[in-house]
Amino acid sequence: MAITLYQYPGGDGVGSVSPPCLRVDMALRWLGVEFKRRNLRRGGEVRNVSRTGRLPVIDIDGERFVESTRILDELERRYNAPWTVESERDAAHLRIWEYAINEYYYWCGYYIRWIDPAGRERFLAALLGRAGWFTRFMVEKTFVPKQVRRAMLHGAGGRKKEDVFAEIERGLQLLVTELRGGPFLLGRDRPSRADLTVCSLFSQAGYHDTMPDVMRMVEDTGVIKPYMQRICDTVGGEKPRWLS
Ligand SMILES: N[C@@H](CCC(=O)N[C@@H](CS)C(=O)NCC(=O)O)C(=O)O
Repeated sequence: MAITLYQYPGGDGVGSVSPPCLRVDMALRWLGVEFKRRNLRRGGEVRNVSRTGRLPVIDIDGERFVESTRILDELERRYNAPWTVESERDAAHLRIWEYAINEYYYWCGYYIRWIDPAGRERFLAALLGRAGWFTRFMVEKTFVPKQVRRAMLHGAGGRKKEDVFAEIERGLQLLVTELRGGPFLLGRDRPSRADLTVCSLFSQAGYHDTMPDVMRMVEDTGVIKPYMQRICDTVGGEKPRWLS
């Protein structure tokens, strides 16, 4: 079986700067299947492989799947996935966590990267590194306004910074509650898709230290960082420098 994951590139031990790309990458690593990563950067390249213009996309023997949730469902259908949950009730509970992280807290991170001026400056500096003036110009003139528009359309863009941080704090406290009694969510003894999703999102805070406030909040909980380290150790492969 030939598998290719089309994703946005990462750095600093964070496999991708896109949380949904990273969670698919983590799932593939944990499955232990052979796969290739194709890092895409330009909109044109992305549109060539993705009908939604978004990543991740996975190609399995010429068949393409878009949307990380759909991709994980497909991997689960084809393989004996190590993250499956026996109890239907726990599976439902964890699926809701998966949605909450991927569809709600994702936008809190998006806000910090694209709407908060300090966050955006840090992210662009990390992303562009030593890129030439033309790349910078294009990113600032086209890519940034597109991300801001997307955040505004979603509704996340117009929020107040303190409200976004209060939501992240509340989310972290909910996770702490769910970790009572065991090493992973719901006190389970091995990660689920929801754990991978949490780890792929919060790993972004350590991407070249672009979200120092979030890193501090995670560290202050005392339990989330070791929890993320446990997930990375289970999945194997590259680990964010921040968690090493
Ligand atoms: N809900 C989707 C989100 C996909 C998504 O929004 N991907 C972003 C990167 S994190 C993207 O491709 N953005 C490109 C753009 O908006 O132009 C999933 O889970 O796959």
